[in-house]
Amino acid sequence: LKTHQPYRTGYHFQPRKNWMNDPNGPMIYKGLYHFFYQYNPHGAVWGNIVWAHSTSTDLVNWTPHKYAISPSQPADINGCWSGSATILPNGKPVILYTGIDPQNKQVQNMAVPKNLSDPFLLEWTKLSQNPLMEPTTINSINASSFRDPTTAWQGTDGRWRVIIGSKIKRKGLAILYRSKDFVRWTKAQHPLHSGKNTGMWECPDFFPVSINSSTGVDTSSISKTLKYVLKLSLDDTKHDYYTIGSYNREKDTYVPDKGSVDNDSGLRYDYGKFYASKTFFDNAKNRRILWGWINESSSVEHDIEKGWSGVQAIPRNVWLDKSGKQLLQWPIAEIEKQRIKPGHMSSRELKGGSKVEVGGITASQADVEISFKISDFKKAEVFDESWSNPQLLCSQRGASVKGGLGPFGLMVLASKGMEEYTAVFFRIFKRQTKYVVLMCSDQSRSSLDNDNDKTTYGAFLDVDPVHEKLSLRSLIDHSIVESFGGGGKVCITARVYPTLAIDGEAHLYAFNKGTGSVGMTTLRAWSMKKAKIN
Ligand code: DQQ
Repeated sequence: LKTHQPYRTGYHFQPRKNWMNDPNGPMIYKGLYHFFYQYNPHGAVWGNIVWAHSTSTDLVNWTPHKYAISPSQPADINGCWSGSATILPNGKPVILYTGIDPQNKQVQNMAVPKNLSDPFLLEWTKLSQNPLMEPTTINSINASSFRDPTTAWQGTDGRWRVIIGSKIKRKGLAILYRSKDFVRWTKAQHPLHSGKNTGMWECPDFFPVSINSSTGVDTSSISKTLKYVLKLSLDDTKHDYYTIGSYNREKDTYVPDKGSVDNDSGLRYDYGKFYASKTFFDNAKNRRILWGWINESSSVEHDIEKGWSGVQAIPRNVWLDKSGKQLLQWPIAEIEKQRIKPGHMSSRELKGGSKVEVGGITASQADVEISFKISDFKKAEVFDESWSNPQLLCSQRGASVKGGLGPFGLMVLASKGMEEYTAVFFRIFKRQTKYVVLMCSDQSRSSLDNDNDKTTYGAFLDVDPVHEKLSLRSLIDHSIVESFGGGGKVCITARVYPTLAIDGEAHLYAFNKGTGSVGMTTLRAWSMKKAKIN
């Protein structure tokens, strides 16, 4: 491993070295959190995939264990790919995962803990019956597109259901299987859901959310006040999309409330980098927690040189927004225990063209919350109805482009002379009698090294700035900027590789480059303690 490692994280999950991708089988067992992930034991690029395993009491500090699942049977001899855990009604966890067989077919396998009295669940036993589900000429499943089983759920008829990602030509599918005993599975005639022309659906996730509370719900819950979320990872775009809808327990059909994932306009968990995500129900704290993989934005050569690739986002609490139209996401409360050395700032007016430094913290490893109240909207520019692509709008109007109301927000991982910075900001536009809020994460100036992907990200934020404050939180961690707008209505995660703004040389600013002035009502910032991860 390279000795100079300015991009390794302080409190985001990552292995000591090598390649990591999808989060797998997250769960809580006997009060201990388990996290598995796709891992290459032999290098910093994808390959030789096993399930690596870590446990934690707080989802922040982790103890690494030996690999839980690695190739050993014909049914997984060419790889142990993604899958999920299900806690059976008797409290026993089981794992369903995709194995790559000797013919490179994708099949579904099961593993169970060898010793249930061990809370660390170090040993996993694969069923001798594996594979439990496989592509055949009769079921006409595409053998190279049949993977990533979800957490299973039990219907009122007592039978288990699980979905598996697939495709037929360009049509994406969530193939449904049912089982009475969790071992013998039968493919249902109809998929749970499908999407025209989306390409492969990887890592589906299907879970209930409560209509009237932010508490999480177990996958098999039969409450009447539920909506369902179907999330898909689209191989074509490498983004995670979700819809909110209704699940008919009798017919086993899912109908999205509105919209579909047929194109790039679906709702996203994150408008930056965040893929192959998966949730689990935490019965200790009655919440649903989302894990997502954040890959690198650097070149493969750079990954090999630094000896590692891939990090996990801070686990997020997810629940249904009161509008019922989208999810809200917020970093788990436990991460706030890492906060030390506050560098707060009193509320003030941020005049057009101003920039104030937030001092007294380690700005390369920090948690920042800022909020704005706008009282004068006169300077807001008129929204052009042709602006349908927020990401494009953010890249055309980056942080250095002066506007009316905005850009205002944070400049993070900034070098002293501003040669490098990443800007997370808002712009407010006037649209008839209302306002449109745009949230951007601009990486175009994040590094002097041009080998990195510095794409700008953006999304529209459903906040009414006349009546509500406009808030932003950014979790900054050396090469990660994970931002939450409007209390978790829009999340944008970016990877950046500054060459000057590293460690003690990184600075943090609040800024307003618009002509109109904005009120900064809160600015709370903390250095973050290093977590024990591996
Ligand atoms: N990664 C796994 C697959 C999955 C993909 C292989 C998504 O099971 O479809 O490492 O990133």
